[in-house]
Amino acid sequence: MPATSNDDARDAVHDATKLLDSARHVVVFTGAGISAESGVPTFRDALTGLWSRYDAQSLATPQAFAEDPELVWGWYEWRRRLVERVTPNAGHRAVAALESRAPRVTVITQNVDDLHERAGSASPIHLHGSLFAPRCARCSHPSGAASSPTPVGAEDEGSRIAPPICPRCSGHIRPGVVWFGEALPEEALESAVRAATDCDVLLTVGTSGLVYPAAEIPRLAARAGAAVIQINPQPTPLDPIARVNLHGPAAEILPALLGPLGP
Ligand code: BJW
Repeated sequence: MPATSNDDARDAVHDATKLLDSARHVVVFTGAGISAESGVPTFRDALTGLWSRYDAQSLATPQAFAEDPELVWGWYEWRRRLVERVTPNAGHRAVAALESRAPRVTVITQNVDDLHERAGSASPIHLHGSLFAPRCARCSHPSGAASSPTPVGAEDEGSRIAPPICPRCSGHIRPGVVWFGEALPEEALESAVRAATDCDVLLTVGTSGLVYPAAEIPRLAARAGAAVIQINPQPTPLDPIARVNLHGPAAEILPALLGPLGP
């Protein structure tokens, strides 16, 4: 009898479970897709709000901030407040629970939200910074601006909001994220590379695998001999290096995959 797609999906989950069960060090590498079911739009799929009016890639640059700081700061303030309102989903929780079941787990995320931490992951590596760590664009002095109240009438994602001014040097405060053309935080990148070259399984979840050098992390792991398992509803450029491809939403697949693991 020919295998059905249900059989194929069951086999894929079985293969992935076996790989995870025998792993000494699991790296979980996440992108925007893991937070999608919490209500945080992904970077490239989102077609609503400011995302539909502006190309997100062109707002996430130092040039955009220099040209229109109020638009860019307003967009990030809107996103920070959105993240504060949402909660981690079953996918984030399954990843956090894995830490008490597998011998060693490293979570590497490209996301600038804090949903892994809020789900209980101990110390996720943030490759692209955080919405909650603003700093001066001129002197890098950290700012407490992340707790500023919403200016009246500035609740929607297209609101222009003047960035706060640095008390040290009077420069503009900017979001503490990594924009295109900027270097990733050195320590985070080094730790991620170390983990990728040491793990036996790398689970990549909800990333388009298009943005470098982060997209090199699963490739590095595969080259070092790790089995790559991918969770994504869509095909990505990482498909060819994945030993197992699980097609579907992270908040469904992660609990099904990680729930039955371990002691
Ligand atoms: C679901 C789902 C569900 C949906 N469940 N899944 C080599 C080749 C070509 C170009 C370059 C290269 N090396 C460097 C570059 C340039 C550039 C780059 O990569 N460009 C590419 C676009 C081509 N890289 C850089 O500029 C980097 N810097 C750099 O290289 O510096 C060099 C340097 C060295 C020394 C000194 C100075 C400079 C920096 C990259 C920074 C990226 N920053 C951003 C913005 C962060 C702030 C913000 O959020 O606003 O990071 S861009 C954006 O993309 C964000 C994300 O973290 C990142 C990755 O996106 P992600 O997470 O994959 O999201 P999406 O939306 O793309 O995909 C979502 C996926 O989820 C999809 O696949 C869906 O199917 C899936 N999904 N629902 C599971 N329910």
